[in-house]
Amino acid sequence: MSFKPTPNDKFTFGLWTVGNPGRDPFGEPTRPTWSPAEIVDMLGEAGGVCGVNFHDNDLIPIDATDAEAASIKKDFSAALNRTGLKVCMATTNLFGDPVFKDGGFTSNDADVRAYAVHKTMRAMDLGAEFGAKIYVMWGGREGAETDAAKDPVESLNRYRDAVNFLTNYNKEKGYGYRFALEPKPNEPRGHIYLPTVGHLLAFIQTLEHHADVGVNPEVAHEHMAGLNFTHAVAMALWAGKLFHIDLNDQAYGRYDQDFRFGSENPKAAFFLVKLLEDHNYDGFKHFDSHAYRTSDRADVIEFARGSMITYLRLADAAKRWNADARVKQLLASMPKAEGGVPATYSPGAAADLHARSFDRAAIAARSLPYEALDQRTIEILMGG
Ligand SMILES: [Mn+2]
Repeated sequence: MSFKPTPNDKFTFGLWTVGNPGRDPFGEPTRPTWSPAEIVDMLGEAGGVCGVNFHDNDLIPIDATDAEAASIKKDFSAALNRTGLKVCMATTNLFGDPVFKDGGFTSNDADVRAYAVHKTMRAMDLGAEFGAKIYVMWGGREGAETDAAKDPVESLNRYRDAVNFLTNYNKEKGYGYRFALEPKPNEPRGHIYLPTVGHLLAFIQTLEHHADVGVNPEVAHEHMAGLNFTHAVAMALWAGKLFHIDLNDQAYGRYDQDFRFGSENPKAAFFLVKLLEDHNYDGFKHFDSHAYRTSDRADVIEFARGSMITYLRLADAAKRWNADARVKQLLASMPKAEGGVPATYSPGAAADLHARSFDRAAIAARSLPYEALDQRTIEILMGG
């Protein structure tokens, strides 16, 4: 079986991912800064990529003149045309410039809050110009090192005001964006507001146009919070809010590593892919990760290919798991799952359940061969 990605697989990469120059807090870049058009060409070389995503300033530097912006857009459009890649998602850089040192939407400075919304409206214009339909908001600077600085309740009010304003702008302009908010617990701030998928799902319900707003969970971010990413994604799916997903990998308890998808914990990646495939997730699968700092251009292309191939192999493993005779036999041997609590309440149903007697010891003695099931899962992952 060949594992060759195609645009129908909806795999995407950000300009900032394959374009990552290998800078870290302790060291200078190890790779050149490639232009947006050069990055699109690299994705074309990787083969089978559906699209490319950008922050406003990945494409147009914050201080670019109109003439410079026009020239960059022309080169970028030409690269999209020759590779067949689309722009699928756009987002705003509200973290890089010093003006955002204390956040954007939640800054204590009213002018910074206004500037952050101004910058986001313009970034939405830019994304729409290239056909993006998903708009991600990652509030990397929305947080604090000390709670002496801000009232965290007021910060949520400010966050909500900004998102409400921008969803109204989306409607007025007819852009048709679906917004995907991305949680992260820390880094670059000491503590970031709305740190996990669950926090965001609760926040979204308070928004004016909540139907237009979902989440963009990222493997590394939930792992940094010590959580099970598959369960976080399951909750987003269950709530009808999985609008986008950021795939990468991350060791628990470490800094934000953004490793290649499936490279750190292939078993966790398997259960994630199985969840997405079993529940027919049909949104974009964005690899928000970057190659090791040791990689050169050719190795960055291998990183991009590897990200997609790992997903396809895990999707194939999920199919084999679902069809596996031993898995089926083990599942069939388990206690029956149907029934249980009546789906609708009635006084009669309550009286029946209230009066029912249970043989606790017999029920507790039923076999749950999860060791065998997990071992079979490992064997399937190993190809057998
Ligand atoms: Mn991300």
